[in-house]
Amino acid sequence: MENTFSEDVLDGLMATNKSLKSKYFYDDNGSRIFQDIMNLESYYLTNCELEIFREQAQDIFDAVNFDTHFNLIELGAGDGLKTSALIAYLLLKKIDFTYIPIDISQEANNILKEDLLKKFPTLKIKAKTGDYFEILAEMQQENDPALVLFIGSNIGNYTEAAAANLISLMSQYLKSKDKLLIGVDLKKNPVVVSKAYNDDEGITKAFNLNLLKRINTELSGEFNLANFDFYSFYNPQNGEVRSYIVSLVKQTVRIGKLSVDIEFRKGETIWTELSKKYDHEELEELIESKGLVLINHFVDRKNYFTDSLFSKK
Ligand code: AVJ
Repeated sequence: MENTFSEDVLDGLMATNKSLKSKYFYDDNGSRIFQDIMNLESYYLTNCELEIFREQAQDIFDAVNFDTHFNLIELGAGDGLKTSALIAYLLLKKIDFTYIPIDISQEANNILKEDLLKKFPTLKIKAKTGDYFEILAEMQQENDPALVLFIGSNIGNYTEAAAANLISLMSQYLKSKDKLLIGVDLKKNPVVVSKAYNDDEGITKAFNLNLLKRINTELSGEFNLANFDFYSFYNPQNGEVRSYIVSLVKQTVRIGKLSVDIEFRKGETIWTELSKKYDHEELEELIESKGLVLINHFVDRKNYFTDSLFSKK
């Protein structure tokens, strides 16, 4: 069984090197802030991937090479903005498919379905709420092939071992004809990467501090957000952006529902997120070691981002 929010918060804040998991960013408020991040000029990831989907939908679909009805399965669909560009192309070409977005949030799924049906009244959509792999296991029973989307550089949040484990699981759940399209942010000028995670408007800071807000509302925490700042840095040698919440003062913070007092030194950090950048070779190595083979990398004009297509061996 997966840990609960309280278990993870307790473990993370009692540790010598404090941390909180980035998967907890996305409550309703956090999801809204993430939408704002995606609209930032400096957060290039969204526009790059959108450009790939808008301009190369035909090339992607040709490479996928399905000639019967298929399922377009998306792991963690969010607002479906980028996928919409692919869906628009498929519908225009009268290609027969069913869109199956998978999300852990029922609410996110309902909104997505409503939005997409407004935009594309003829779209066949079966939104599924739950665990990615439970649903992929279900989908293994289907005869029709699947194109599985894991986009948005979500893979970047996983440590090397966790990413390997995730890809290995995906690979196990793919049927022989299925394909995987994975969207990954590439290594590039460190100045560009660094700015994407350090915006002047303080939106990324608010996104991070929302974790403390969440602890306040859900676990009766007593964090005073004014006593915390945000810091992130990019290490171009390993491709890792690491993000932190910083305690500006020596302080003790009560978390009522966990019955603990958490002590912070002045300048002490809470690690909140890993956003790893890859190069093509590294990505191929990670994925091809798990029984998948590369068909093609689809990159944007600036070569900042790749949507890479793999098939089963
Ligand atoms: C949604 C995980 C891809 O790591 O770039 C944006 C989240 N964090 N700004 C990323 C995020 C800070 C994002 N992912």
